[in-house]
Amino acid sequence: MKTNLLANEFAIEFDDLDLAALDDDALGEVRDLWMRYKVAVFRNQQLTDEALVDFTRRLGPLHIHVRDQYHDEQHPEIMFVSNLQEDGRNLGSLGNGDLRWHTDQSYTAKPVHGTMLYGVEVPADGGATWFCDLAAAYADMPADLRALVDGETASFSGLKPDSTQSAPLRPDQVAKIPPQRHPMVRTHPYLKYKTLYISPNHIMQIGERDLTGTEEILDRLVEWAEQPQYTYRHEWRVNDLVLWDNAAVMHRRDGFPSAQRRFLKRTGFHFPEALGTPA
Ligand SMILES: O=C(O)CCC(=O)C(=O)O
Ligand SMILES: [Fe+2]
Repeated sequence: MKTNLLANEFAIEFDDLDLAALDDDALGEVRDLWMRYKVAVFRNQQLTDEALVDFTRRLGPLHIHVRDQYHDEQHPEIMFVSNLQEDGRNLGSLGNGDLRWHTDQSYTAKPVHGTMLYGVEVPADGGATWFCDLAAAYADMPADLRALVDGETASFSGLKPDSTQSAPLRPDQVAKIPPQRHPMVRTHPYLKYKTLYISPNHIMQIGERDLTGTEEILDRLVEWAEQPQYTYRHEWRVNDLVLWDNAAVMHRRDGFPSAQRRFLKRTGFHFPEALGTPA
């Protein structure tokens, strides 16, 4: 297996794998390396929708995203992330704007463990996805910042206003995602290290603070965590598949020109039921 580390001890690239043809041993090796380095970049994938869903399912119970208007019709486990339009309607979620730091589905009781994005069409300019190693940022965190998050909880909402052009959720979708509280420092369920758990695009309340007080703390945490030594910026190539661990990583996206095409297929998977939710 040919691999390269992309950012110190964070993010690993696989050059010569076909994810549709991994035997169980190779899958185990890939999974271990992914969890250790938290973000895995697989180049040159030629995956049918079935192969994408099958690979995702081998890693954990499949996630179905609440924004069902962006599901692939044949495969509801695949959601489109795209600025493309078809017959006047958005084909995918998240438009072409900047997207703030977040961890996926942190606004649900059982957030996804892994998310995958598969690059079908990518723009020439912008549209990079940034990843931040929250475990490394937490390990080095100064005491005054740690004091703000140790033993603290936050309320996460899928309805926090953001800068993307996704359609508002329908009332039946809103009903599926009441706000959730999670600890801001958790133990990784498999590797047992402690890590910060934040999602600035979703956190509405830290402790009992109001939104202003909450945003002040989020700004301080982000300023610390987004230092270059904790981040990796992924510039997309066609046929990249990127997989990240939402238990240890937050991510964000740079905007890109609306006239350029970007089309990604997205899947996600949960922790096995027996593990419960990280705490
Ligand atoms: O468009 C991107 O690069 C990131 C989208 C994203 O945050 C997601 O699909 O979870
Ligand atoms: Fe995301």
